[in-house]
Order: sequence, then C-alpha cells, then structure tokens
Amino acid sequence: MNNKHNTFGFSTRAIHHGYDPQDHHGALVPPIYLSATFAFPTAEYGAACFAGEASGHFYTRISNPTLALLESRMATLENGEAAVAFSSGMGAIAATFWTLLRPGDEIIVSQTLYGCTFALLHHGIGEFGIQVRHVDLTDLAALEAALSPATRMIYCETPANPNLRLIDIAAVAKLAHRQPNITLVVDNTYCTPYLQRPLELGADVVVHSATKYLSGHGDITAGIAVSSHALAQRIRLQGLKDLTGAVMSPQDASLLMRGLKTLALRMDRHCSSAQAVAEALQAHPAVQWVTYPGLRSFPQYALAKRQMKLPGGMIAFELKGGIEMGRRFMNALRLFTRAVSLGDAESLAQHPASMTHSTYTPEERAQHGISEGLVRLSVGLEDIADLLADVHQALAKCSRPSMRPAATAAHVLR
Ligand code: 4LM
Repeated sequence: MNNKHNTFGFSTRAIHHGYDPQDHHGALVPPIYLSATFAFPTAEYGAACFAGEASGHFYTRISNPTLALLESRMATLENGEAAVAFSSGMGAIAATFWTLLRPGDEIIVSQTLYGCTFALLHHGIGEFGIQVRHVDLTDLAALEAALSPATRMIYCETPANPNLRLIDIAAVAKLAHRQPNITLVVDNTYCTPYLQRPLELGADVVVHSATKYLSGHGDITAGIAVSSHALAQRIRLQGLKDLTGAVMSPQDASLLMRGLKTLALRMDRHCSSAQAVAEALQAHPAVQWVTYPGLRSFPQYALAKRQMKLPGGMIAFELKGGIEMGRRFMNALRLFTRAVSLGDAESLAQHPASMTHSTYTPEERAQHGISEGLVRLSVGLEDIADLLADVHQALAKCSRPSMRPAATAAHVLR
C-alpha cells in the first residue's frame, strides 16, 4: 500500500501504510535499517543532500528508512503532513520547544501537565529568557486576556496527566489563530490518534510519549511530533538534529510499528475496562471521588463525548482518608502493578504527588489541581473480572487500620 491510498480506515493504515512487501524481497514485516550512515553515489550527491537539494537518507540522526516509515504512519494516523520520531516523549517536547521558542517569547501552558514537562518549562526553557505563563485553558476569557504580542506558543495536554482535565482544542485553536504567529501544541499521549486527532481540531503540532499506548508493551521509550511539512522540517533540522540529538533507534521504530498494528484493538479494550473499573470505584463507599471522562459525573462529560471517540484508559481517584489510605490501597493490589508510566498491557497504579509529579512543590500541586491523595490507575488489558476482583479486594482492606504490602502480580499468578 503506498502513501496515496489514504482513504483506508485507521487500522488498515496502521498496519499497511507506506509499505509494499514487493519492494523488500516480499518481507511481510518491514526490515530494520540499522545503518547509522548512508553511502553517497558521488561526492556531488552527498553535497546536495547536505544542502537540502537532494532527498535521501544520509545520517540516522536526521533520517533513516525505518524511522521514515514509522513517521509516515504516524502522520497519516494523526492526519498530519509529516512526523518526526524521537527517543522519548520528553525528547519530542523539548525539541519542539527549543525549535519554536526564542528568548523574549512567551509560552502559555495549561494548568496541569506531566511532571517532567512542568520541570522542563520551569527549570529549563523558563530559565533561558522565555516567559512561561500557566493559564486555565478551560476558561476562554482567561486565555483571551492572557494572549499578548509576545505569545508564540500555547501548549496543553488533554486529558491532562494526572487529573484528566480536558481542554477544548477547537475553541483554543480558534483563539490562538487570531494571531498568525502562535503555534498550538497538544500532547496527545493519553488519547492516541485513535481517540482524538488534535490537528483536525485546529492544533498545529501534536506530540506524544510513544512509550505509552502507541507502542503499548512497555518495552521502549519513544516520542513523536506530528505537524505540517514545514514545521516538521524545522523540528527535525533544529530540535532533533542539533538541539537535542534525541533520535529514536531503528529497532524501537520497528517495535513501535508493531504496537501500532493493534492500537485500535488495544484502545477499545483499555477504554471498556477503565469504564468498568471507574464505575466500580464510584460505587464504593471507601472512595471520596473518581475522575474518568466516561462517567456522567465527570465535570466535562459533554466535551469528552464531543472531542474523544472513547474516554481512555486512565483513572484518577482519591480514597476517604487521603494518601495514607491511597498507599494502603496501592500496597494491597495484587494484579495491578505499582509502577509509573501508562498504556501498557499490564495495569499500573501510582501516586503522582510522590512519583510522576514530585517535580512540583506541594504548593504548586495545590495550585495546579493535583491533590496529594490522588491515585492514578492505567487500566491494562487483563480480564476485566480479574481487574475488578483486585480493585475490590484492595478497597476492602482500606477500612482496616494497617497492612503490609501485598504480593506482586507475578507471585499471584505463578
Ligand atoms: C507517567 N509520563 O506519567 P517519555 N507527556 C505525557 C506523559 O505522561 C509523559 C511524557 C510526555 C510518565 C512517565 C513516567 C503526557 C510521561 C514523557 O517518558 O519521555 O517517553 O514521555 O507515568
């Protein structure tokens, strides 16, 4: 299937886009080009490659056939023109910031962000003369008031990690594009393009931690930026090539393409299981609150329905008794694994305030809507009956005064 056949459905493109086995000795699975460098037929051709006058691969930090295939697949799935692959989500985010922002510029960011993105803003680019302003992007009047001639970028996660707050991408894009030189960048890690396509709603760049749902098996760290050809070329030649050097390895690109083949199937299962777990939590007397975009009680339920195909696989909740009880719950889990990251086949539980969002001070967490008692679940692909049984048995222990850590899933299943 070549790139012109973009009328196929999401999964067909995730499996076939950009690759014809007959061009590769009939190999069903695309080969992995490990080569770091590529031979020039002549010195003149090499010079033309470096001058940007000839196309072709010449060094893997800039491009590579395996990475190029992955990038073309990610571009079609996000409905963008081009993509750039990175060695991590933070690599993709940092390269996008460093490429598109300069001292004196202003970046408006949403209230709640993944901990290392927050740290990059406040302890990274914010210390190089770029003004970082947090604005509640659910309040369009506040955004309108915050925009200034120096604003060059608006950046958000939706749903936000870890509190699942949503941003109305189309509404923010409309405001952003009143000024021609503002780039709207959306971190689409929680949704993947199967659930939400920000470029179709007016965003200019989508970034991903492809470590998560996109690869889906917890065995690589990877990142992706998707945009127009022109922006992708800038991000590739500045952010990737010179400013970070954070290139994805061709082996990881191959694993990521394997993950993409089952993305739609996996996301359907993550979402249906998360819905069931969220409902079970909501019905339990030990639970103080649950946030999940598929619950009618979710404050932005209508926006979730409109903007996302399904509510996703992530849940945030707090037990009565706060973090002390939350720790007891996490230690009681037998099938859910206590670990950061998300989007894996294995269900995961973690405590953002002391783990992924410990880059914020307690005061900053309070300001940015991350409660100290919030427990985050990434609902995996195990049988839903087993997941519910695990959640119920852990909740049952949350009324007892003390307990020791439970066995791990490996112990239980052996
Ligand atoms: C975590 N998250 O939450 P790399 N954007 C979002 C993320 O959640 C992450 C990244 C970017 C977690 C990692 C430990 C919304 C990461 C950064 O880890 O650099 O691929 O992605 O548990």
